[in-house]
Amino acid sequence: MTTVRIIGAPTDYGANRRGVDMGPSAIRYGGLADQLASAGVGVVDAGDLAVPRAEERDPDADAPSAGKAKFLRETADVCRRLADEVSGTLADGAVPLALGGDHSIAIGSLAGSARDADVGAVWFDAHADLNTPSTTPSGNVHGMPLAAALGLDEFAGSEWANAPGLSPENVALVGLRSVDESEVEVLRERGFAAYTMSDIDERGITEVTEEAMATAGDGVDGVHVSLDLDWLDPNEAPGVGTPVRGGVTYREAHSAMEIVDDADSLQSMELVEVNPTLDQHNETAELATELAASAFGKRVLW
Ligand code: EXY
Ligand code: MN
Ligand code: MN
Ligand code: MN
Repeated sequence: MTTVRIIGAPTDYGANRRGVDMGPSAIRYGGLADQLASAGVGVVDAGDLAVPRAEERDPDADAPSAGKAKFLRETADVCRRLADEVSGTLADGAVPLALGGDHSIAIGSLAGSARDADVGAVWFDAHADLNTPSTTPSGNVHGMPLAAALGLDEFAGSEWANAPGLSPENVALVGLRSVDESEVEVLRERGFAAYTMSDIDERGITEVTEEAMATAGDGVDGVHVSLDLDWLDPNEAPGVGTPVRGGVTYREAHSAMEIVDDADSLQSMELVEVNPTLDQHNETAELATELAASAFGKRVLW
């Protein structure tokens, strides 16, 4: 039986909306363990990483070396520890499920997942998260994790940020609808498999997700799935800091996660950007738990 190990990373260093640090708590309260159990996997909860409060830290402590990136030193500290947890979980034969926190924690999960393995990544997100300290329009590191893991610009050779076994040709982004000019350039130059909402409209979520999982999983040991809840339409998932209209529906999201399970290559996963202070009755957190269950094999009949 597959065992899923839950690792909380309650950060908000990477976002400009406070409250996303309560995500792990809300997701657990939303029934994560029960949902996963109903998917037929074993569940172990490793608790939360200790994360100092942002108010006690200086966002610009690393300037100018951090460029415009805020709280880069703090982000690095959390990501190093998360990477160790993720890599240790895989060494124990379990599947790590990291709970954010803002999306900057993906730097740690990817670094851990790709420490001793060749991995691909599927990024379910409204955003491309391909900014760097020099291109960022906001300074928020949650807009940079994919660039960090791939070692772009200032992240080149960064010991804590780069995911050694992550191959660019095995990266797929699904659900894009808010992409900065600088990110468009990166997507064009590097040729990542990138699916916008228009692609989903035209081809359907099934075909797009199957292709994304196949691309990410081609010739590697496993796939990391990064699920940013702002991937969904804000009507379905209001509790996120950077909502963008025109996202996937409830049913499309489940369908995609079922295809993640069908691909049989899921090595590690994260649920990020749930902000309980912006949510309605914890529904975004509950949705996150349901989607995780679908990704780990829950079906109505089996
Ligand atoms: N692209 C914008 C930025 O870099 O500031 C917005 C990024 C939002 C990132 C969200 C969580 O996925
Ligand atoms: Mn994101
Ligand atoms: Mn996003
Ligand atoms: Mn399965």
